[in-house]
Parts: sequence; structure tokens; C-alpha cells
Amino acid sequence: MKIKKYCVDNIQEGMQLIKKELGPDAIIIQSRKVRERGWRGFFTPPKIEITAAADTAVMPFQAALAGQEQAKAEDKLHKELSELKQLVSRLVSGQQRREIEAKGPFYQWMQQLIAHDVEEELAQQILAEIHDKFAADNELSQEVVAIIMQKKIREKLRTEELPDNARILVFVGPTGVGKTTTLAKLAARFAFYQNKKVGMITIDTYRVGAVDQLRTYADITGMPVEVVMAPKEMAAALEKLSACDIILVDTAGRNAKNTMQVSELAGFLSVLPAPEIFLVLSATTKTRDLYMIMDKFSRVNYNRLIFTKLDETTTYGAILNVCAKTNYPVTYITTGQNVPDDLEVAHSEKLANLILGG
Ligand SMILES: Nc1nc2c(ncn2[C@@H]2O[C@H](COP(=O)(O)OP(=O)(O)OP(=O)(O)O)[C@@H](O)[C@H]2O)c(=O)[nH]1
Ligand SMILES: [Mg+2]
Repeated sequence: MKIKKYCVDNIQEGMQLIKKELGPDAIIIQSRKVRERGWRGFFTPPKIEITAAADTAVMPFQAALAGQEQAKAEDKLHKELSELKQLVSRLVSGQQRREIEAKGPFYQWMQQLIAHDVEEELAQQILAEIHDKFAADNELSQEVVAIIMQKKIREKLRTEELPDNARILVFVGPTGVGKTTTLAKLAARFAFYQNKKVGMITIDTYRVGAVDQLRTYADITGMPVEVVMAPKEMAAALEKLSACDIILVDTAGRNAKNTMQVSELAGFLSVLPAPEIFLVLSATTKTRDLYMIMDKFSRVNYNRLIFTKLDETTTYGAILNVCAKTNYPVTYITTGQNVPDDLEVAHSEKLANLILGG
């Protein structure tokens, strides 16, 4: 509530002033005649003092008018702001589109590689190498782009078949990756598809179970198997299998971080003549762990890779990461538990297709 006193000559003048200042809803609380103070009061007509009040919640007319104006101005401002926002977002999305276009038709493929767990740095390197060659040609069709990408990935993957004269094949690697199963698959293929005389050796100083696994398999297939418990027994085992065209050597899984176990294994393998040593890796293992395993097992001088369990993952980038970082060829891949069916000779074309999500 606002209360104000007015000193006016007459009541009309007072009412006008009150309406103007306090608004049309102002009420008159009191009015009385007053004389001006001092000697002048005796010579001039008396004035009227009006006390008026207005509810401040009720806006005076001018204030109401001003409020309406302000609301209109705010509306306008909001409209302008939202137009500005739309404009900025149109500019930004245009900018993004231009950036993607500037990166060329291969940019989407790089994203695809990263989604398949190819390391970002490697994906960028691949993109850069392709870009240098094909940057000028922005009119490439998607089909051509796919072929160029596939070719590039194949260059980075190294696959290599086993040489015909390979005789002693050794399977090393971490626990449970599928060494014994892969050995059994290959033994069956060599024996039944290639008519080779196959012998097996198991180096197992840790678990009797692993020996039994291979023995059972040897019993079923009728292949000879020798158990070697110390490096000095190796020569005798090889001698016993001298009639075999091919000898497959199984080893117990080693924890890569256990240097002693890996060194001990190296001791066994060092006495083998011209072995082909496969490091068996699971495609489900994280890239960083694969690097660690490859590093720790380097003591045993493996020279080839086998990737197992491709059926248990949906991203195959780890294979490309490993191949791009090291120079070991991939010779086999395995795709399930069935012996001998779920094994394939590694081909870069198939691997590239898997890595590109095909
Ligand atoms: N899904 C799938 N399973 C596989 C594959 N290869 C092997 N396995 C399974 O993996 C498990 C371990 O296989 P093993 O051959 O015993 O593995 P290992 O490397 O010899 O194990 P250790 O001797 O204990 O170190 C078994 O259940 C196999 O059937 C594969 O390619 N795909
Ligand atoms: Mg085993």
C-alpha cells in the first residue's frame, strides 16, 4: 500500500494528480482544508490537503503500460535469440559437414576401424596413407573406396602359409587359448587330408591333465605321443618319432608374466632342430595384453602366430593392431571348438573383410 499527501487548490486538481500518480484505483483516505504556514496563509485562500492511498500490487496505469511494452520487447528478444541459435547451429553443422568432406571419402571408414578396436593412431595412419594417394579424387564411389580400404588393410596384415618342409611345429602361449585343440585340428588335417605320418610330443612339467588330454586324442587317432619332462629328454623323444613326417609339440599354457615359466619353456625349445614355433593368441584378448604376451614370450623365439576363438568376438581390430606393430605372420585362425573343422589357413583378404566389418 502506498500513501501520499497532496496539497492542491481544489478537489478536481487533486483527483487528476492522484489518478496520474497512483492510478485509477487509488482511494482518498482523508481531505481537509489547510492554510499555508506563515504570514502568507492570512492573505491566500486555503488549500485542500488530500491523503490518498493505492495498492502497489495493482499497477498504476503507466506502469502497466510500461510492463506491456517490456513484455513485448522480451518476446521480441526471445524470438531473435532463438533465430540466432538456429543460425549458429546451421553454421556449425555445415562446418562439421565441410570438415568431414575435407577429410575425404575415407573418413567414415576410419571411424569404422576404430569401432572395430583398431587403435586410433593406426586408423589415423591408414587414413593418412590413403589420403596422400587419393586426396585429389573426391568423386570416388563407395565401392571403389571400400576396395582401396581393403587393399590397405591387407598390406598391413601379414599372413603366410607354413612352408612345405616344416617338420617340427610347436604351440606356445598363455593358458586356455586353444593350443592343444588347435594342435589336434592340425594333426587330423595332416594325417587324414594330407596322408602324413604325424607324431606328437607334449612338454608338460606342470599338469598331468594336459598330458592326458593329448594321450586320449592320440589313442583315438592312433598317432604316437611322447611325454617330455626335461629338455634332456627331447632328443630321445624326437628319435622315437623319427619315422614321422611331421611332429607337433604341445606345451602347457604359461602365464606370460611369469618369467621363470617362460624361460624354462625356452630351455625345452632351444634343443629342437629348426622348429616352427607358433604363438597361439586368442582374438578375444585386449590389444594391450596381446602386446604384453608377445613381448614376454619373445624369449622362446616364436616365429608365427595363430589367432583362436574368432567365433567368440565381434571385433577383429586386435589382429590388425598386432600385425601392424610386429612382423610375425599369421598362419592359422580358428573359429570354434570342433576338431578338425574349425580351423582355416589365414588369408589377409578374409581378415581384412572381418576387420572392416564385412
Ligand atoms: N569358441 C572357441 N573355443 C575354442 C577354440 N579353440 C579352443 N577352444 C576351447 O578353448 C578351451 C581351451 O582349449 P585348450 O585347447 O585346452 O587350450 P590350451 O591353450 O591348450 O589350454 P592350456 O593347455 O590349459 O593352456 C576348450 O574348451 C576349447 O574347446 C576356438 O577357436 N573357438
Ligand atoms: Mg593345452
